[in-house]
Amino acid sequence: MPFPLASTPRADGFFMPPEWHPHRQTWMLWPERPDNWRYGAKPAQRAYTAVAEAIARFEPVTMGVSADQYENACARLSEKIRVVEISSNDAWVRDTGPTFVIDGKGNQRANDWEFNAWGGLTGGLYQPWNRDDQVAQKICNMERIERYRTDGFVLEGGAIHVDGEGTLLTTEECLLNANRNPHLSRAEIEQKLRDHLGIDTVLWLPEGVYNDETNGHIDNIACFIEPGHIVLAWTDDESDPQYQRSRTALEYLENQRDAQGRKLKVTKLPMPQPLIQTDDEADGIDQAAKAWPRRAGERMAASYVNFLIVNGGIILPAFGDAMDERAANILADLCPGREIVPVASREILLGGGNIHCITQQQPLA
Ligand code: KQY
Repeated sequence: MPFPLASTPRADGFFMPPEWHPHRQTWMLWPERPDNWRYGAKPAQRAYTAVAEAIARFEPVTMGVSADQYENACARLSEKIRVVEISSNDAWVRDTGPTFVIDGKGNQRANDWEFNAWGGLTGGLYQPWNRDDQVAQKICNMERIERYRTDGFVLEGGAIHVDGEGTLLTTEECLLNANRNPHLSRAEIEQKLRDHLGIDTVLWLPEGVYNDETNGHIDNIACFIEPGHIVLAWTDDESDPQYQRSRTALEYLENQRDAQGRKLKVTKLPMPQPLIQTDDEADGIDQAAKAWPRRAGERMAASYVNFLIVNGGIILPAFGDAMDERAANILADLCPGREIVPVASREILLGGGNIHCITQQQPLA
């Protein structure tokens, strides 16, 4: 494949479509590192398998797997899932994979963001991360898609959401964090987002979900459900540290307009009760000096907003919590044409993310 393109998507007429744009397929990566996934990643592999099979009811799925895990993944996944060999450091293709862009004329390219494991040597979650940083390139090569590489600009796909009509949603906590792009100002970061995603307006929520180890990714606290309409993770419990985060986000959004000049509609999506990592869960994880420690008693960043929109459906995190059903009903009301498919995702949450974080949609051009 040729070297990365030297221009930008915007200059070439490309933009990031919204998640509800029809998909060609969804990409995933197979979990295996025992210092992030308990008990040799077997429970996580079962959870990833359930997510893959749920998505495969609606659209093709490709699973990237290391050479060591190739046979195991093939044996656990049904024949509907395409399994390809991709080595990586962990299994978060939302952040390490390409962000695809289209031109509306049948062409597709991708952004290959520089990746630093959510903070590099200043709060990053593991090292090394060199294989993760190659995932986007490998996927693009496999698909014969030209890419724009952003050396010198760190970004993860979970840090952005777009509405496809010129507006992008992100958080200050992540994108302005000194462990991502300390050499760039807010205005310079906005320009990068305009150039690479074809958007015009950036909406900056101050913070993400409490205790989110990604430094507050947007994909855990808020997303577009349609142009002009945002779903926001919410709690009514004023004693919960999440309350002020969600309240501040709501007040911010109520005072913004999107790129089309619209006032924004915000739907509150309740959060589950605080979910705490148990002794047994923490005990199953290998201790390693170069990976983020996981401790019993820590609250996890559980949110229903971390769902994936697929062709005709929504794959929704389920936690075995009283709010599971309410969250599913709210989304069913918002999206009458989509089947809501809850998938038990506590094992994914234990690794630090959820269904949106472990998937990457590839749009139809
Ligand atoms: O939220 C995401 N997009 C990824 C979470 C990564 C956690 C790594 N342990």
